[in-house]
Amino acid sequence: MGMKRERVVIIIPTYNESGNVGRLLSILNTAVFPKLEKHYDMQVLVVDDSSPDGTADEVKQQQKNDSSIHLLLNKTKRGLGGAYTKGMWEAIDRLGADIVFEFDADLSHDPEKIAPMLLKLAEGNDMVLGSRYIAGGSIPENWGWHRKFFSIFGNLTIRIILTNFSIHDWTTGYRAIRTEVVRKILPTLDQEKFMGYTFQIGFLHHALRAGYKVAEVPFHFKDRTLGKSKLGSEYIKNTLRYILKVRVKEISQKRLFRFVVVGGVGAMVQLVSLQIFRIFVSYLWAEFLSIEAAIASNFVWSNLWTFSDRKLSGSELPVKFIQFNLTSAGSIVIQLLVAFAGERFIGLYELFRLPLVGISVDTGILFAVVGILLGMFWNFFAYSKIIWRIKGK
Ligand SMILES: Nc1nc2c(ncn2[C@@H]2O[C@H](COP(=O)(O)OP(=O)(O)O)[C@@H](O)[C@H]2O)c(=O)[nH]1
Ligand SMILES: [Mg+2]
Repeated sequence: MGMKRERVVIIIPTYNESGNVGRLLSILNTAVFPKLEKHYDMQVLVVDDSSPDGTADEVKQQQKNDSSIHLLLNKTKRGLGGAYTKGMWEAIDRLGADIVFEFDADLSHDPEKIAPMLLKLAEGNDMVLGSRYIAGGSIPENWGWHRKFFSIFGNLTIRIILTNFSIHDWTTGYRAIRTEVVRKILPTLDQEKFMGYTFQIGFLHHALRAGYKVAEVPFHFKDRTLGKSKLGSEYIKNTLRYILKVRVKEISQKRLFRFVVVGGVGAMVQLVSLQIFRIFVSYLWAEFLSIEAAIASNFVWSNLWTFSDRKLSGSELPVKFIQFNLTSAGSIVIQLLVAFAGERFIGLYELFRLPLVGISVDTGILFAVVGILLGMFWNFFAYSKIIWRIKGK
């Protein structure tokens, strides 16, 4: 077959990794790359932030007998996210990479997994994670309990908050990524501040949301024997803040969520304005006006927020507002019908008494709740299919 070999760039960020990086580079070049060279053009890019321990000199030493080793030297330390961002663009723009790897310098990542990860990409995945939390993977036995706890509990928390259980290792720093994913995702990360693990989590989360296929390959994470871990405890706070922010944003963008919030605001408007109107007019008039105030509030906020993507034009507003009143009346009719049918066919009787406060809960409350839910169901249907229906449908 005359197929072009794909170019693979293993990106290795380093900060004070002398003693590690030299050994790693010779392992890659003597034991790992030769087996892959038939199908892939294997290159290495070390991104060093001018480590004071002379890491870069060790890399330069290796470069003398190997042209596939590249070095990107940053003048200042910018953290893991900064190093990967610069390294990925360098790999794409200057080295013409088709695939990039994220790979630690400290020999924690088993280089024998590069081959099975490439295979997963060849099978049609866009991104492959080296995973410690699937069968065949592990974290080091000798990690302290707190490090184990934060890694395991952290990953579980991320999976729960982001409600994505298809990924088992969100924080892994061992990854194979097709560069089209990098081109698409990296620019979207620029606006946010990404440090340490948030870069990893943010990148993965954006990639999944963009619909890319992500697979996992298990590996045994080995504890570093030389040097110190650079990712301190600040990451826990940053990570939690990031995933909560992202999740709140996602939920608040859901139409159903907005609908419920707008309805809640409407109910408050009704109760408060009822008390105000009662000062000036009779109770029944006040009741009528407060219902109308709630309807107006629902109409305005639905138009500005819940259905902001289908906003009504100024000339449509009067007719639509009358329609809106009619559909709202529909919801009141539904509630009355449920109450009427409930009393008629089931009857009014106490179900239980709330402890402590001693309030009696009867079937009447049940009918009201059912009525409200059915009314909301009707309203949501009417809003999306009538008032703010997609034009041309
Ligand atoms: N260029 C660069 N590399 C970094 C920085 N912080 C960490 N690294 C490298 O990123 C990799 C992972 O960091 P490490 O401290 O081992 O994280 P841990 O494995 O989670 O403890 C290692 O190769 C580090 O040398 C940084 O600020 N700049
Ligand atoms: Mg490490």
